[in-house]
Amino acid sequence: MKNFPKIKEINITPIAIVDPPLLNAAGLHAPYALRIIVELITDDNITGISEIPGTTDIEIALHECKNLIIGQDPFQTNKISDILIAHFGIDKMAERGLFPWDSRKLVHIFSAIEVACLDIVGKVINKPVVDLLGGKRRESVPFAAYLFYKYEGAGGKLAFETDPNAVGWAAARQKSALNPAEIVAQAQAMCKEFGFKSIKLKGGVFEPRQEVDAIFALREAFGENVPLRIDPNALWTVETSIKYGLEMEGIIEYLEDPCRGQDNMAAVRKALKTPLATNMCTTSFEDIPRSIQVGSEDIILSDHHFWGGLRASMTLTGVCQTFGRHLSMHSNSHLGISLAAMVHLGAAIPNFHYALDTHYPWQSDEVIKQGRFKFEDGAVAVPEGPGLGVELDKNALAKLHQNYLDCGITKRDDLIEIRKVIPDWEFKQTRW
Ligand code: GKR
Ligand code: MG
Repeated sequence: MKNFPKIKEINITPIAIVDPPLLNAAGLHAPYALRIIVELITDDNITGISEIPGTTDIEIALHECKNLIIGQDPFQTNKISDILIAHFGIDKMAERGLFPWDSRKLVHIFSAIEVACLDIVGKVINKPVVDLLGGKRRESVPFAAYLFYKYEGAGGKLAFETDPNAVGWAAARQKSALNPAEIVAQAQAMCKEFGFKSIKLKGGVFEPRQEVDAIFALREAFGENVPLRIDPNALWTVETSIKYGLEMEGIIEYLEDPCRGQDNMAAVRKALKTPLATNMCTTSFEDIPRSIQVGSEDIILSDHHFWGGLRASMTLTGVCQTFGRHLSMHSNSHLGISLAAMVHLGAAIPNFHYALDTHYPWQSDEVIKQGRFKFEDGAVAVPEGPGLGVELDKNALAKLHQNYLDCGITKRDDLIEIRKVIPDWEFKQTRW
């Protein structure tokens, strides 16, 4: 009988990638976003890779996993999951936090280990990861243009400055977007470069009137065939959500997290015909019973980094189908390993109705040998080749790790960044 590989080594490399000064409900993006790249190496020298959001806490926890994972068979991800749960315990819902992103530990760690294991399994059996999720339902995966209010600047060393030699989207990416006209210009530049066919505006930055006006300006500029969405990251009250939700009825394809919590979302949902989407109120399997009981959303924006990997995300598709929810995808600043995993998952999910989110156009770094992914008409083709179909570029990894060491950032904190610009800025759970 063939001997299956065993994990013999784990490399955990925190990296910092250039990120422009994007505004959101929690403040402002720092000049660098943190990611962690995980490499699992088997005793027959097959390497599986993955990428997750980075914080020192998660990096420490990943190091803690080393002894638990070394010697395990990468085909046995159920066993690995049981081992990690026994060690870390299931994350409590409260550990997710109040911000638009997710602060739970176990889901991130398991996602990192599982995706790298699936990359190995794919390489061993010479099949792409999508085949390990049941196979392709589409050849390429559509994404949406993800617009942000932003200050002028490119992030990284340039932070709030611009590179006068930049051209094309790289030049447009640096411009400020602080009013509806600048948001339209950003959308036009992004759609021209990537061919996106739907548009999402990150809201929760300015008072709702200004942001809703930006949606109407986008509608005017792009016409009725380009679906629009807005995501105030739960900063609106129920009343504000209903008022502006009614105003945008028929204009937006969905309203994302207008207000906080499943009960408030359910109240808004009852008052509107427009579907509601969430990556903030229904964010784990523990949230599903209440979601169904109160009817808090129509679309769950999954994220394999936050739902505990690719197979857990496939389980979520079944839950969504059973309870009449749609499934689409959320994102955070990321590079190509995460994008590859999102594309494999996006190719496998049933009932694909909504182009997925991605921050990818806002990043300029890359950590894979193939270089930056290409978008054709707003979509990314499922990578060919076994596993994830992308290989780690060790030189790029070393450079981005040096960025991490130099930048001094140890966790995402958008509050620190916004206070460099507006010293008395306060985070509010509900603002308008
Ligand atoms: O990148 O600023 C951001 C977003 O606000 C992000 O952190 C959110 O998690 O994209 C996200 C969302 O849809 O809520
Ligand atoms: Mg969101």
